[in-house]
Amino acid sequence: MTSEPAALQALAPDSVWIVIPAYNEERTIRDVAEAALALCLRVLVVDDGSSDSTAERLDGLPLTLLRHPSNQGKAASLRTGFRHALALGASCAVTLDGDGQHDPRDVARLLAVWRRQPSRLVIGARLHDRAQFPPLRYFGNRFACFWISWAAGHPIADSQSGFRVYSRALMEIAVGNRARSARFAFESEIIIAAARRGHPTLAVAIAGRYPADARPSHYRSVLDTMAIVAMVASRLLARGLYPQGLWRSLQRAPEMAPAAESALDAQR
Ligand SMILES: Nc1nc2c(ncn2[C@@H]2O[C@H](COP(=O)(O)OP(=O)(O)O)[C@@H](O)[C@H]2O)c(=O)[nH]1
Ligand SMILES: [Mg+2]
Repeated sequence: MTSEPAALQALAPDSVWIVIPAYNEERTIRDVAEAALALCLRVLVVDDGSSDSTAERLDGLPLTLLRHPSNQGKAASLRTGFRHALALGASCAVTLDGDGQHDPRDVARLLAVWRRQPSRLVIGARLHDRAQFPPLRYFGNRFACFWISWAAGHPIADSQSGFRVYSRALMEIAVGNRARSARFAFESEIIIAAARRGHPTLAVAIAGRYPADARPSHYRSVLDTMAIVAMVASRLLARGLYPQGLWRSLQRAPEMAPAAESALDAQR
């Protein structure tokens, strides 16, 4: 077995997994997986019933590939990845998208922050830089942030980012019955479920990439946004509209980890 790449060994001597959900990502998945493998020995791709050559594109790479026989959505894929990582004793899982919108080199920055505050759900946040977003996605994300922050009871910098660090406790919440949403609503629901159990979010500023030739998003603007709104509404109703949550979420700006928290920043 090769030794842990030096960069992560310093930051993460124990069992970190990188989990990449992928649905029809034949154009990008190999580059993303190779970049992840350069950082971490334990890389897991969940191919969610892709109808293209996503799985074949990973041939020969020393990673774990799990496959769903049919498309089950991002939520199911994350749960599959977490179950596997938990069973193998993972201390945490870093999730990142398979379409190349997240830069795997930022993994070390997120982990450095998480190591200092391991009870937090660390999120790579992109909303600080409005220019990098297509306008509709930016306002949709801000809209979602307002409601999810209310239900979570603290302000959230980027509720829709899939670039996150999940501790074991958070993975257990994710695979249990505390977060039941399907598809994209799941990552919003897990923020709320985690906050209720003492794991608020902590954001790390990252660059997002929106290349002009990117494939269309799998996010269905109307249906997936409605699913998120319905999930948040049911959470708020169940808590009597949770006015303290609204108050707290409006009191301050979202908490961002200082850039200097990354031990690797100086080397990049
Ligand atoms: N496993 C799985 N992953 C999905 C599915 N839909 C999207 N994804 C993955 O989730 C990530 C984000 O999806 P994307 O369509 O890029 O959404 P956006 O970045 O929010 O526009 C990518 O890595 C996708 O491959 C799905 O049905 N199943
Ligand atoms: Mg994307």
